[in-house]
Amino acid sequence: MKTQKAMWILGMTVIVATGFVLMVGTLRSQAADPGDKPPDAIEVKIDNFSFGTMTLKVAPGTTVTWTNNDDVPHTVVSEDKTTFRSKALDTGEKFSYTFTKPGTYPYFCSVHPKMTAEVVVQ
Ligand SMILES: [Cu+2]
Repeated sequence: MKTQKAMWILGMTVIVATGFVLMVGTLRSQAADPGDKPPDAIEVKIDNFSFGTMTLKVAPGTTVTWTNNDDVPHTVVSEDKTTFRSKALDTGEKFSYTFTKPGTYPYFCSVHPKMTAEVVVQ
């Protein structure tokens, strides 16, 4: 019975192909899904004379990028004025700092010292 054999081969091919597609799909979704791992780059927007996130919690190794969306200059300066200190950021300008050590990092805008926020690295 040639037809039966052909059907059997076709059937096996479909099963093997389906298995392969499922396997590739699983690998793909694993690669695309970061799980519980936090992203290693985070943005904070400066709007309306305030920092977008008052208390930002990040994992060690995270790079935080501040973007000034106001039409007046702002700065991003750590409370101790040495850990990080941006120049005056004009509209649309960015400043980045990578937090490597766990701790609490309060910061402010040196142009408007009432603008404060903090980054908690843990
Ligand atoms: Cu400011």
